[in-house]
Amino acid sequence: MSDTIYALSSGALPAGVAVIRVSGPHTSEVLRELCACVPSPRQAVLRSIRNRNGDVLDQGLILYFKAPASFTGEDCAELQVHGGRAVVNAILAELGDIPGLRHAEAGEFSRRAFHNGKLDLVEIEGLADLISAETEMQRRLAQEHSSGHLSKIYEGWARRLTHARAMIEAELDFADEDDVPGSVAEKIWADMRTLKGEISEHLDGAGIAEIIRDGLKIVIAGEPNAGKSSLLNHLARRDIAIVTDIAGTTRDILSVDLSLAGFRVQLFDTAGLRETDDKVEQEGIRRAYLTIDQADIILLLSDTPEGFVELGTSQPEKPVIRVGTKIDRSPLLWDKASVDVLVSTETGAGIDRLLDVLVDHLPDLSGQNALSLPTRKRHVSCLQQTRAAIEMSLAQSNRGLDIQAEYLRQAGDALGRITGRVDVEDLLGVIFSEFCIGK
Ligand SMILES: Nc1nc2c(ncn2[C@@H]2O[C@H](COP(=O)(O)OP(=O)(O)O)[C@@H](O)[C@H]2O)c(=O)[nH]1
Ligand SMILES: [Mg+2]
Repeated sequence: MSDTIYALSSGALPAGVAVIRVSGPHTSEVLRELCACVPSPRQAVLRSIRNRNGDVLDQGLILYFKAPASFTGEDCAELQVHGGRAVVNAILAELGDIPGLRHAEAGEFSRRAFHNGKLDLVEIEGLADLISAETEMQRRLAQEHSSGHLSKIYEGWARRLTHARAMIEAELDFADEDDVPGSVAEKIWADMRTLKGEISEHLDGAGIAEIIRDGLKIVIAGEPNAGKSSLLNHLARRDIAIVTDIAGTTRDILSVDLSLAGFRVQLFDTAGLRETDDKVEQEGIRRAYLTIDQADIILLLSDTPEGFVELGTSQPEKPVIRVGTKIDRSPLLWDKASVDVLVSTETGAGIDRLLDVLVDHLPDLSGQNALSLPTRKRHVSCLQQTRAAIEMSLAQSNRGLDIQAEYLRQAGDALGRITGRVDVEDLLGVIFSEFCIGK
């Protein structure tokens, strides 16, 4: 940590402006060397940036942040310069020549922020998600995490666990004395039961968080020539899949990412489901069934009311939306057919209605203005361990208070691992590797 690190923190070049970040003990020397001044902390100044020969490399806004009031908690600087490749390369090369300075590794600025207690792990992960967020819901979820709202909930729970243990210890130590009210423990256990319920409720939200982060998987399935590939192309507004009137055209699984009501949606096109002797097509159909198995929603297409393929009952709970296609051809055909939506990719009829039906299947977040949900398997696993330890503690009342307190300690440890309060070193590599250099 005694190194001073630097990196380009802004995006691809060329750009209007590029931001070069410096963090570490040599920051003020760097500024003196390059800009001949150390500005007052948190005040932007316009300066020429020169190399050691005194040649001007560029002019830009210089910002200085004095430790600990910076993103990393160390002395930091930001050089906001012109975003030309040669400009940025020249400045980075000059920085690299200063003794004690080296280029930052991926995620190193954030890692320092964590080590200096500026951010906890949930906030760091939220920051990584915020940077990669592509849909509105992903942004909202990541914002919630990176801003510390979720951490506050976990800290509140950790405090309750510690409090419970403290009360139990007190009861153990002073059991003989009259002035320790015997009802302390009962209040504590009631609170632990409530806490267990709160954790369970919180865990229920993990499915929604997964949909927000990874997207809702929607598969288009049905008989050959039903118009599946045409629908994918229409929804993607691009010619992604090959469309012909030859049954069995699609063999590989194709997919596009769409944003639907702020959610990420992965739409899959599949081979038409039928009996066939064609080896390649058979493999396509096998893959189609695999994709159907992994989907959250199935769009089952047919261009005739009798043509809907039986999907079997392998996953009875999965929503299947029956879509009648090509209604521009013979609308009367569908008079009494039991379908959810009728569409034509030729005329665009029914597509809005289809999208409405899909939106109805997205998680309803209207009542929730804060998305405090566990987003990662890591969180879910720690929360499950926490809940299990609390459960054990509650169930062991006949084995004595000290055993019960020990389970609560384990619960607190499991919870602490989420934010990084305990034994997290092995996790750090995984988490910080998600970052790009310069963050
Ligand atoms: N008239 C009409 N023809 C369509 C429509 N959608 C698809 N088709 C035609 O139906 C044939 C099969 O379409 P395709 O999308 O390849 O079906 P897939 O085998 O289910 O993927 C092609 O000739 C398409 O042009 C539609 O809405 N109206
Ligand atoms: Mg097709």
